Amino acid sequence: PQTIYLKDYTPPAYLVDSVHLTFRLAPTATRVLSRIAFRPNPDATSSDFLLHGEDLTLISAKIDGAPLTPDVTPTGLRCTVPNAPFIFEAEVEISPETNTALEGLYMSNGMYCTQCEAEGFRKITYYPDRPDVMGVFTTRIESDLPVLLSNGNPTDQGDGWAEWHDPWPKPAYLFALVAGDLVNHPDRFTTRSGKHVALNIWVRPGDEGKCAFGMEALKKSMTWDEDVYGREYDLDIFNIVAVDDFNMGAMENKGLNIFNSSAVLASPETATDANFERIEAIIAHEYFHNWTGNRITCRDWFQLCLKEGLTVFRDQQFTGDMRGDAVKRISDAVVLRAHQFREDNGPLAHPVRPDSFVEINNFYTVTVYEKGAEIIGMLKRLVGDDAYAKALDLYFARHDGDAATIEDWLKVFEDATGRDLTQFAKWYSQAGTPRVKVHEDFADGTYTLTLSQHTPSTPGQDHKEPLVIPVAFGLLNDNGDEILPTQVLELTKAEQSFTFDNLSSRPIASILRDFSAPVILQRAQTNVERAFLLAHDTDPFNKWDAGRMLAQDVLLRMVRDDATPDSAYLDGLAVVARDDNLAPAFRALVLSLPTEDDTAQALVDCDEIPDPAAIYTAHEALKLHIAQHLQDPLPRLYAEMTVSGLYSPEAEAAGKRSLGNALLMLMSRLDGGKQAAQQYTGADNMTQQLAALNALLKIGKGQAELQAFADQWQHDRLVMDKWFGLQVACAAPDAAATTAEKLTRHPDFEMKNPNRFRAVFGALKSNAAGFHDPSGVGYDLMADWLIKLDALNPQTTARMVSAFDTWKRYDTDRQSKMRAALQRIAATPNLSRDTTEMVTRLLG
Ligand code: B3K
Ligand code: ZN
Repeated sequence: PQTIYLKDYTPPAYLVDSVHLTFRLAPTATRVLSRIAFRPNPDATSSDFLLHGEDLTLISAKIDGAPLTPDVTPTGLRCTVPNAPFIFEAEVEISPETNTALEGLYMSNGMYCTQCEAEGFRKITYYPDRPDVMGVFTTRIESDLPVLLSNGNPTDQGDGWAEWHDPWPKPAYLFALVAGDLVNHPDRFTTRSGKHVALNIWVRPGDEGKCAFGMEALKKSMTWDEDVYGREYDLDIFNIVAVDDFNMGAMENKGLNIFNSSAVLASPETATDANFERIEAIIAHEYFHNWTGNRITCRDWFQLCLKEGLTVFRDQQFTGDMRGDAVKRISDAVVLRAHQFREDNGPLAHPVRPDSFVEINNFYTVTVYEKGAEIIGMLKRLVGDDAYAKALDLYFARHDGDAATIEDWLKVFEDATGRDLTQFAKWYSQAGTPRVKVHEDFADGTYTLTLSQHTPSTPGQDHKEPLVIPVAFGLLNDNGDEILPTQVLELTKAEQSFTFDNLSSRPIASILRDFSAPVILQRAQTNVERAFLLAHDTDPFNKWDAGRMLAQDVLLRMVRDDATPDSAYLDGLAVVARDDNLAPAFRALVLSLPTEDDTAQALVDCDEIPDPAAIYTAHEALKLHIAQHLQDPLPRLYAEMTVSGLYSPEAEAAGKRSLGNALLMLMSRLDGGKQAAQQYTGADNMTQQLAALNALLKIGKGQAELQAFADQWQHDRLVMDKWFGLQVACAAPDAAATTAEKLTRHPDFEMKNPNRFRAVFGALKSNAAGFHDPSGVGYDLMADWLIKLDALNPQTTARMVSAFDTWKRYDTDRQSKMRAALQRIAATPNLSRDTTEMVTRLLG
């Protein structure tokens, strides 16, 4: 397969003014008629006329009305064209029903839908399928299905057809079409300049009761984007459609967002608090793309972080505003450390703006998205809130309608602030997680903080340069009073010192407050000092992180020599758990432990070889210790977290449930699951029901509840995904793979449905001790199923093969088993380009 390089970018030879598409829908023989107005690009470096096209049967083609026989290859079409504006017409045939890759036009439960990002439009018709070619689309859909939707505004309709026109020029990846027997949940919104917008969430009949929350989230997002970024919606209608078979969370197609049903449908009985929060965030994210992604798009796919990093940053700000900044920041840091740091530390590490790719779908990663968002956050912290707002206004004013680059983005900050961002820009090109080492000195009333930075080498990038790292920093005295409020230190050199004088005694430093940079802080600190920060730090992130570092230290000692947990940690935890002045959601986060995978990585950072079984044992033992330590207050605290009245997914009630359920997990280790069984029976919402089942399964009980759950929810696909996943997630290490294998033989296991496949195999990946069971059965099962799935759905396979991305950190026995599994995948005949690229990088 061919590697594409950023440095090889050339402008398109031809530009598109308008596109007229007609779809005659039929399951295995859909006809797509296109009429495209092209003109030569004055900035072109070539005059080659090349249209992308894959899996298309060409019926006919014309230029300016004259039939022609183009040169057709498996990836596209070439012909000679006039050196002046011209009309290209084509008719092609495609087969949506047999499209199991879920890219291009496909069918899901009798409904037609599309997914074109990144390069799926070329599976619909011949077209210059690149984001810097933007055209005005008019779409006619012919079908007997009752609901026919496309981008833009509806212009006309009749019996068996409908027409849509999108006035905003857009790249083909934002094209969408939906046709189905759907019902809608309608609403409306008036923008602040008085424009009326019809809003709809379209779902399969039976799901209409699960749309209200998503609709509220949409309206909140629309208001928020007006208030915070000054961005208004720009069409008469905004449609969201829920689809069961979808590779990702959702897609921001202009005016017609298509959602994985798991990312939009919710009711108290069927969705957990975490689901509600995720839905709110994804609806916001896709809506925000209308400006950061659609009105301003990317010049090429290397610039993906331009729209994704910024839009993730915006949705994080939104969730912070809706639900509380501190808890949101901590949750985002947890995700970043668990997934992005893992990616950065392994064979799949790549820069936020990659230099090359084989299959761009493989780069929709936590690095591009979440680290991309961290870069925006650092930029905002460095220039300040006002300058950030000014730069964003300039970005929208200067680049509206453009296909832009990271250079364009940084330039608006330079122009708005006068700051030179040359060094800062390296965050986009340099892969790997920087380690920041802390050295502290105190003498004669002067405290000296010395920070040094080092980024380990990553594949293809041995040499690393110093980055601009904003380090939010404060000082406490030993009474716990803040003597230096948060200020931002700029670490720009390999090593740098900062001094603070006139201090009466040695201060306690709080470093990297609010997780001000995506780095690993290496700080030799006593557990007494950590416990002090857990008790006193005024920065909620660092207060939580002090507890987290204590937990990690305790776990490492337990793994290494079976140590009993430090009482500084257990006592500190007990104080936080009981502290009514702290929000329950925050207390729940302090009670949570690092994941077993986090502990494994922490051992690797100490040059030790992690043993997943020993890590599992230590985690289980620590949970029991915590439960015993909190034994007395547990029942009272649990009772205090009872939420009375009707279920509400809002942050406050959700926070109480979150702490209540964390306490329930602990209690069940002491009472044999008595309280959990009671909560299961009494639950009137999925959050409580699932948490109770989870607590029971974790202690090896709950078989009756598991069966009852299946009987109750067998008709609900999304709830059954939880049922499938939970069993694998809660299985003991030696039972995880067999549980997963057994579930693949369940009549409701459908490998073609990405949600169901991920429920089972995503859970197997996350059950670290189970996946890494020394027998190797976890590896073999994963490989067997990825090989099967690749023939149907390369995208989802390629994403899941990252389960193996930590293989080099383990012992030689596990390493050779994982390498063998990867080699077996690599040797599969006709392996997709997507998966081939991933296994090649993993083995590399
Ligand atoms: N932009 C889409 C992702 C498209 C996935 C392509 N394989 C969702 C999002 O980030 O909003
Ligand atoms: Zn996005």
